[in-house]
Amino acid sequence: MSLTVVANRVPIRKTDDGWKTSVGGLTTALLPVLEEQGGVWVGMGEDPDLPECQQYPEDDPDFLVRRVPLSDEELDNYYYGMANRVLWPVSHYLIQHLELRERFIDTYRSVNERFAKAVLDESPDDPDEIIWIQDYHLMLAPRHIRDARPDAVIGHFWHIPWPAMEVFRILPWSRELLRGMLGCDLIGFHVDEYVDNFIESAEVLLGADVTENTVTLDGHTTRVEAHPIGIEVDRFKKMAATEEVKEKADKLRNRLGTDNIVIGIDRLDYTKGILSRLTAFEQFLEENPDYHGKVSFYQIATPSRTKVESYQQLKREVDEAVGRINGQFARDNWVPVNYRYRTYTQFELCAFYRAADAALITPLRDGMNVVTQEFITATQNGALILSELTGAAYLLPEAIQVNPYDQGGLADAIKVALEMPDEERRSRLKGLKSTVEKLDVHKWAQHFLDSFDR
Ligand code: ADQ
Repeated sequence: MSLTVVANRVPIRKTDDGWKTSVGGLTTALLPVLEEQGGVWVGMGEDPDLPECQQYPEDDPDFLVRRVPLSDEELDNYYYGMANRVLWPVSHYLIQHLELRERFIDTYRSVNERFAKAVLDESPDDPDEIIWIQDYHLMLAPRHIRDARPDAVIGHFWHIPWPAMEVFRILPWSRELLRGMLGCDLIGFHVDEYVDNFIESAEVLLGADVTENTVTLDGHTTRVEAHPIGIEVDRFKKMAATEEVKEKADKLRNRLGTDNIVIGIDRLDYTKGILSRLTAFEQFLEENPDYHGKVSFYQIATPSRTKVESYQQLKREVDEAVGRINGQFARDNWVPVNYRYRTYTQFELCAFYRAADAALITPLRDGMNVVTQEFITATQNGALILSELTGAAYLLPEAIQVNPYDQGGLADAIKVALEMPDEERRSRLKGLKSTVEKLDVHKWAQHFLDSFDR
């Protein structure tokens, strides 16, 4: 078998020492396969220094990186437009952020066609070749590849939720997008609920023949399955156990100086529920004066999609909420909300996970949410408060599950987490850790690729 990965981004970046692979769940999962079996990675490659074809590693190549160069205008319409202003909000049921523009879909069509062409140029026309497309940026590419190469083996993994059919059909291009996806042999989602939503969309909107796990349209059958993604469990475990991380965690606890630390770690994105989490913490402080001076909430938000207006607006609202809460409650040396708007290394994140008594992970919707898994792996005795509207919640019944739209419920959950008896914490964490171990990202990739043989 050899592999062609097709993703929005390429897995390498330029450093002073030449091209190096970037860190990230997907890269980590797929590079070992490419290194072992050889193949191609097709992606848009925003770095203008990246040649159209770059062998990697340069001195002794394992695989080829093929760039699909995009103009600024194409990037605006395909990525910031169709992907981030249309498909992202609709898939997360947050249609107040939806912006439907003809130029978004027009460019999305042409860019998807270009990705497909790059795949056809670079990947061998060979029955052992697997073409594996990633995520919502590339819904139309599978159909183009299928039309040109009827015997190709094509898979797609969708990293975000697939919404209920009645929500997906809001898109004027819903049928075209579905037909694009159905060029695949195998489509993966994190959990069965998204599988069911996809199959219902295909049945109702296209009149396709469906079974529990297949969709047949125009004589071609696509399997649709749940493949929940994981993290690199062993690496995270080792990292969290290093002296460096322990020292950093101790330093953080000393610096904050409170008995209890609650953390939130996300990309700054309106799907992650950061604002409602902050107002819930505010309510918790209002209702529990005993905790004043005794609990710190540490929210880290990494800048994301900063060109999109709704993200700029969210940043202002978060700044405002943090200021309001601290303005009202801070006293002496106690700052209730510590907020950092920046990216940290995984080592630093591990230190936050270790220092925390509880993690507040409350997306309004999330395909999986791997921060949950990172926290579970790194923490020794922390409690997990988890939104029931995440993919992770389906797999982790031992978490304290909350509805992120229920502010009072969230405030109560903070108290429950902080006051949970040690014995109960330990036993819940045992269950959580055992699930996360099984979800390892390397197993995820291997399992998806093995599924083509069935
Ligand atoms: P994301 O929406 O990006 O992923 P998530 O799964 O939470 O969401 O992953 C975020 C990653 O960014 C984590 O690895 C986390 O450590 C890192 N990160 C967050 N804040 C950071 C900070 N301040 N500094 C450094 N790193 C930070 C999409 C879907 C998810 C799905 C994944 C994988 O939206 O639902 O789980 O893909 O399929």
